[in-house]
Parts: sequence; structure tokens; C-alpha cells
Amino acid sequence: MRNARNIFSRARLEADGSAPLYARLKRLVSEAVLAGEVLEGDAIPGERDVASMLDVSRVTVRKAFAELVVEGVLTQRHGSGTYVGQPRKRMEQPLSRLTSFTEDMRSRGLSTNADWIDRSLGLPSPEEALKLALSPGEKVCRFHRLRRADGYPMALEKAVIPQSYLPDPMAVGDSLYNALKERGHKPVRALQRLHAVALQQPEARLLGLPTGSPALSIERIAYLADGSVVELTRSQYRGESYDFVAELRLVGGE
Ligand code: 16G
Repeated sequence: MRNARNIFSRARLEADGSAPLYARLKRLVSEAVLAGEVLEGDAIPGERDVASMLDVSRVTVRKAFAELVVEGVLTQRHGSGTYVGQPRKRMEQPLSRLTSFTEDMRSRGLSTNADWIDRSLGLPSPEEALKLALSPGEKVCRFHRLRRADGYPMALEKAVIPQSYLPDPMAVGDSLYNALKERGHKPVRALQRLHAVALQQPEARLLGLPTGSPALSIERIAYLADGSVVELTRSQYRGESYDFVAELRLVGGE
């Protein structure tokens, strides 16, 4: 078994700008894993060693490692140390079914939670007003969340919902679709557009990935049975975690 000592260099930590030290240390490890510099099962030196190699406090190392363990990048075996974790399996997501993140993860046996970045009421941008077909002056609820599955950051989502369907943004708990369903406004149909992006620094940081990592940018416009638009959501899904799968059928019968 190899030892991952060589990835811990002060110069690498300093190259990463102004983020808190523990966040820079997390990125250093995640980046090394993504780049294949360390492999599953490689041993990570102890907290004290890493702290002295990098000239940071043990508290910083402990905090970074604890979060990396929650995210599955590292694993800790009681009494024997810390190791590089198992690479996460990619998730297959059918493109033909309209599901919510919560339903979707639950069906895979994963727990969900979200870090709220914004949950507020406000005026729509001109583009949002157009896409949501809003009347002048109509307000929207905004929900900006980092979505996690079993603690692991999967996607960033910015949802915009007309206030007429959800009067109070604070009334939304774990699931936006549940809140809409409770009010009789669950979407029945949606159009989704996907394209590839390289993550900018703020989004990459939130997802715990190096800047420039690939992601899928998705826009969903969802409709009620009467054809009105109920949701406009823009999301960024980790590129290395998802396969979006579409079933194709021959058209025309030949
Ligand atoms: C999914 C949807 C998103 C929807 C959310 C509701 C995609 C690309 N996006 O993440 O549009 O707002 O589910 O999930 O699938 P929730 O009910 O768990 O809040």
C-alpha cells in the first residue's frame, strides 16, 4: 500500500489563494484524488504529520479530514488511520421521468439534506418574468441550495417559483416538490436543457471541487396540468457523478 505523503506541500496550499486553510487543504486532497495522484486505499499520514508538513494547526487538519470523510473522499478505520476512499459510483438518471431530487435519492436508499444559500421573496429578472409568464409586479420565491446525498455534495440548484404558487418561501422544508404538492401545484411535465460547463471558482468551492472541474448545467422549466409554468430551475450537477440516460425509439416504424 502506498503512502500519500507527497501530496502535502505547503507550496500547493499557498497556491490556492484566500480560502480558509481547512478548505484549501480539502481541495488539495480532492484534487490529488481526481488527478489520480493517490488511489483508493493509499494511506494518508496522521493529523500531526500533516499539520507539521504544512505548518498548519492540527485543528485545521482535523476539520478538513472530517469533512472529506463525510464526503467519502477519505475513510477512517478505527485505530488504524485514514485512507483514500472508494471512488463514488456514477448515478444513472433517466431523462424521461419527472422526479424531485429528494424522491430520486430516496429511491436509491440515500438520505438527502441541503445547505440553504438563499431562500427569499423578490422581484423576477426580466428573463425570469418572461420564462415564467408572470404578470407585471408579480413576485417570485427563490431557493438556492447545495444538494447533498448521504452528506456528499451533488448539485447546486437555483429554483424560482411564482409567489402565486408558494406564498411563503420559508414554508419550504426539505423538498420543494413536496411543498408544491401540498398546495396542489405539483408539476406534471417539464422541459430540460443540458449542457457541459467548467465550474467557476464559487460554484466549484461549494461543490468541493477544483475550479474548472466539469459539470452539467441543467435548466428545467416545469408545468402544471393546465399548461402554466410553475418552476424555473438552473442547476449544476457534478460531472463525474451523473449519467443522464435517455431511451430512444424508432420514429416512423421502418
Ligand atoms: C430536481 C430538479 C429540480 C427540482 C428539484 C426538486 C433536476 C435537474 N432538477 O433536482 O428542478 O426543483 O428536483 O427537488 O432534476 P426537491 O423536491 O427535493 O426540493
